[in-house]
Amino acid sequence: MIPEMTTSVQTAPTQIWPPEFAARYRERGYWAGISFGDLLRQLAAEHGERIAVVDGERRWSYAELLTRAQAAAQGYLSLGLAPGDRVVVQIPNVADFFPAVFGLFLAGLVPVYALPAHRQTELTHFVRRSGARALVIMDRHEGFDYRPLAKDVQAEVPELEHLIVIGDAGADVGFDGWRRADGVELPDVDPSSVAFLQISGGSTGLSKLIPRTHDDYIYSFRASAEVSGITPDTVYLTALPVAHNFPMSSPGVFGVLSAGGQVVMCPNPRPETAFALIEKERVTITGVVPPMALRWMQAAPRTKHDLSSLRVLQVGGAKFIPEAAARVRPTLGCTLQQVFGMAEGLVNYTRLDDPDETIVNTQGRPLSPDDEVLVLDDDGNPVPDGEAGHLLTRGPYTIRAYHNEPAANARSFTDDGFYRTGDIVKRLPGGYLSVQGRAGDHINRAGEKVSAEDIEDHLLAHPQVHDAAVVSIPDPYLGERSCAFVIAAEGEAPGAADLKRFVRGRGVAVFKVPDQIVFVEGFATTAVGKVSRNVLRAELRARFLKEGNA
Ligand code: AMP
Ligand code: DBH
Repeated sequence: MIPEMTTSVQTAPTQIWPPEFAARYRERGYWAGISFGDLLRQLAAEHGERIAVVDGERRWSYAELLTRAQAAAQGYLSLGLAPGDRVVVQIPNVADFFPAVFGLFLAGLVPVYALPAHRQTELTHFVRRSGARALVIMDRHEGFDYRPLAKDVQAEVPELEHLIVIGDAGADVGFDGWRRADGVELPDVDPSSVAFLQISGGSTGLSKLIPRTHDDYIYSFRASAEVSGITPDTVYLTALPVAHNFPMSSPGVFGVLSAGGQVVMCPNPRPETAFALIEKERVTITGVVPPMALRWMQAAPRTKHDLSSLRVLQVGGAKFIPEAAARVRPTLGCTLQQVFGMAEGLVNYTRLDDPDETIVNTQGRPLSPDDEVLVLDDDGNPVPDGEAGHLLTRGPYTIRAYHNEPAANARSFTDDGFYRTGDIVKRLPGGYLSVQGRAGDHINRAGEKVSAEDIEDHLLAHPQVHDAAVVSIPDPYLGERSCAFVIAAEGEAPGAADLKRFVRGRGVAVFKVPDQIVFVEGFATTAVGKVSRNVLRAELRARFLKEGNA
């Protein structure tokens, strides 16, 4: 298993549905034929001086957002970036995220969304795979300085021409200088073109890039806004990292802005931070992952903050167990909305007026009447409702292909265009889904997806590691945690702490460092290389749980 060896791939991303599907999605009004730039212009015209984004003391109106985004668009183009070029953005939960990305949209540039937790390995991969020419970062946030990281990425990929920095830019390009429009003409942007590249959680190896079009994505968050009851009176707290697909689009910040609501940036997900903002801004809805919901429910009874404005708590990204789900209304005094989605497209919601029974026990039903869902057995035959099977889907906002991934595309999509989600679900009456688990090998660590293979590759790079297999282990708080079974090479064995430090030192997101390391003499199956790693991982997981280590 050799880590990423590809050189820059310079082809522009595309996303194409067969013409008969595209025609149907347009006819039914899903694809409205407007671009992100058009949408922001419309919103500024309609909502003008109403507040769009709040970040600490900063309160920007819709009109101000447009002005700032237009200035940014011209700033990008004046650097020599051209429509269609890709630009990686790694921006935490700050208001500047919006002018930064809407500026890219207005300029016809294509953002590639990195998360604040990503480090050199991931960023380098995104830059190379997308052929990005620029990287937009925040100078520092929550105690981390992103500038040296960006420099290291640039040193590794010289094709990355520009570093654009929000805040103190030093010798690099300063984003804050772009406040005023300066007459550079902005291009017409085709709504059926790719608007941005979202990243997959990465079930095998490194994250794949997901090309989403203006048409499909705008449909998904506008329809989501309807399902979540978003109105101009909505105040949404962005408690998860804004670049993640859930807080971005389900309905997330874009869905809330598209309905004229207000978005409040929350710098970190700690209960004390979030609760203070809920009280101060009279927040009505927010979205969290299950471990955050648990922490918030634990903290709520003792808080001095008034949470009475909160109407809806959305929980998604990983399975929320029914026992916890049942406690949301009694502890937080609001309606729970379960959200089961994926950056590739399909999103399922419990409806706000569903009976408690459905809200507590299911992960919702598809957003669109034209979401097609199949639940199949291992041989590809449909299973009866109520039985577990593989979830496949296609529809008006689910991709047909990843960017530049011929092998993954062959695996992940059927000949007739269904996406194999890798999730095991049961379909219940009314089309509601109950998520049972994953078919493949990734660890869903508090909603952060970690590929077993990716961590194994990092462990194998250690000279004293002979072989390694990484599995998910149930965890009462995280849902799942990662456990690496390691066979040490002959000679002096490394310690668990050494190995963790080693993986972290390879410049990966902290959530990828194994939570637990267990040294073993060997794997039960001898010819490891010849056996499917899935089988090996399943054996190790079973052995670990049987020995009562969990
Ligand atoms: P990603 O590839 O990072 O977009 O992650 C999408 C995956 O997260 C889905 O395919 C599921 O495995 C998982 N997921 C998202 N929401 C839920 C949920 N509410 N319950 C269980 N799993 C979820
Ligand atoms: O986990 C996810 O990727 C996710 C969860 C809820 C998602 O992409 C979404 C909603 O849109």
